[in-house]
Amino acid sequence: MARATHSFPDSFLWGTATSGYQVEGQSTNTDFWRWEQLPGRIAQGHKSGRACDWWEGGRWREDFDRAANDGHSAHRLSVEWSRVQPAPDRWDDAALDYYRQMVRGLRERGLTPLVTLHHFVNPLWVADTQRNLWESAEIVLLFAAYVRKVVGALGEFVNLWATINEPNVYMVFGWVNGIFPPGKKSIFAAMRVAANLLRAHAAAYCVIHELQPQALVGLPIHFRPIFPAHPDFWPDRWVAQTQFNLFSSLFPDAVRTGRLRQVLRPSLPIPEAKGTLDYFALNYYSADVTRFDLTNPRELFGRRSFPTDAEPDSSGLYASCPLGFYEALKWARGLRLPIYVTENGIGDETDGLRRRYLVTHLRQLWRAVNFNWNVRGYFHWSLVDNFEWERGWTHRFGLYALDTETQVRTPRPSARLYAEICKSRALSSDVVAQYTPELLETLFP
Ligand code: IFM
Repeated sequence: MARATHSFPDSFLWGTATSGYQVEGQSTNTDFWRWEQLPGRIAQGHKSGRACDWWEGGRWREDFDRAANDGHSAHRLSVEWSRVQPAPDRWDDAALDYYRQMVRGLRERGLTPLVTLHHFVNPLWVADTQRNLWESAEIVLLFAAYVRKVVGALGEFVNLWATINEPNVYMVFGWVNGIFPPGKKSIFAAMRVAANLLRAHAAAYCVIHELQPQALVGLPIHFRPIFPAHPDFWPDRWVAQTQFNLFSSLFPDAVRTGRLRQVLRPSLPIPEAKGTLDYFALNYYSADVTRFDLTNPRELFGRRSFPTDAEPDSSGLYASCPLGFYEALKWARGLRLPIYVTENGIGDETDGLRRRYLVTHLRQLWRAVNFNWNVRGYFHWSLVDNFEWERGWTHRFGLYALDTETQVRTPRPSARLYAEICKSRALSSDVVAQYTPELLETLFP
């Protein structure tokens, strides 16, 4: 077979994504650390512990070396609010300086940093009052002050920012199904939190642009296309649209219109949020099929499952559904903003599924780029296995396997596969033949 190549533009960013809590270790002054200590919260009682030892052991250096050697050109990381502002009246300049070293370290290795300012975790003082401060509008100015500090300190090296990671997941996990702290199950509290997340994002957007007019600011959305199980049956169509509107498109629509959709209430005007996105930050993992089910009010009377042709991971957290990725990109394109894929990946200890996941998803990404859609970068989740929240260490998302005892990293075949793609800025039939020969005919007919 003749060699065929799907090329990407030279300026396209190739990288991986991480978050502070999941890789740094010993994030003791946080609500999630306290949550981890409660029985039954984390699978098998796992603890984040030293995680990937980025903070105390400084192993971000060796991991950035890995990324650079593998030909990556970017990396997404997050700053932990609890380290920068351990108490309401105290800023930790040494912590800020350490983050500055990290982003400088990325630049020195030729990697473009994308920095997230909030990734699911709060300092204890934000979560430790009578009610979590995300339920109160007070959070907006507090978050803006923190953002000002971080952007002031890191701005010399960073101009790609993400304000709040997956506000849709954070709101649902923290306030609807209670999987994350504060562990509440109240749809009305969740709606208050959604409004405050949006206001805080808008305030952060203004602060960043005041300090850095040329910055690009995004709000990463965990985006799940939701298809009706029976497209001819209107209740299935209705429930699919409702779930989509209240999860995947809730925040992007609010930024577009300045109004936040509510459950059982008219939409809430938040005019300051209108237009506060410079790019769409797409986190895509899986798609869903949903059917109307009166017995499931918590999921808005729908019951979701994976599409029948999707390939689930070993525990059913996500499933490989590359066409869903294409649908997500197509939807995002409608926003008429540049797109960065800020997360995409699968937990797979043995790496068989991950290799297929990578090439089939990158093939869909290439289709989008080839149609001249404005997609500017791809950040694979993740570089090294890290602490997967309520799933603890049971879910391994890394291109590199991590031994948490010894901190030894071992490349999975996908690390080499991704390195070849990053270095050549292309997905070629040779690479597919080498790493996923079973897909060669399908991807390069
Ligand atoms: O690990 C998470 C990340 O923190 C947010 N997006 C999804 C990832 C995988 O579940």
